[in-house]
Amino acid sequence: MAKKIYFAGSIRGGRVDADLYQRIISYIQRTDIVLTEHVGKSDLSLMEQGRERDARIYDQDTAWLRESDVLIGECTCPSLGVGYELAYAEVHGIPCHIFYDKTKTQLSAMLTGNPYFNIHPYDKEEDIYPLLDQILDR
Ligand code: 6IA
Repeated sequence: MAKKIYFAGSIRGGRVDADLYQRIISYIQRTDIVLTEHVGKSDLSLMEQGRERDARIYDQDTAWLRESDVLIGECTCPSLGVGYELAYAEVHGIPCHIFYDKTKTQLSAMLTGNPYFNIHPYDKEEDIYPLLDQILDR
């Protein structure tokens, strides 16, 4: 059965890796469901649009997190929202896989220091896809 994947990637934290997010999302979608496919879209509005609208985003995203089978996060570009989502997923017992390009960044010790998280530092993008195959039981 197709798994429900919560893909987490930076939005207001910076969109430098948006194209990479889109490629990862498309790869997952070959067999599984990505609840958060908007994270890879290049035309996202980053502007704050008031607390009410952000409250709807928060309610929707946390509902998706609770129903997801796995969280897959690309964490090369630091994002407060992604950090929050990881902690939220941990509290709800959702398995979490964190990818980051180790040639570009060092991950927060609050993630690498927590044995709950499955951490996948990579050198080049091609390394990500075989690991995704394993995570998705392909
Ligand atoms: O702090 P950040 O904005 O970088 O947080 C990014 C994370 O929070 C992502 O993994 C998303 O799941 C979530 N997130 C942040 N902003 C939004 C959002 N904004 N919509 C959905 N999830 C979000 C509005 C864009 C919308 C018009 C498509």
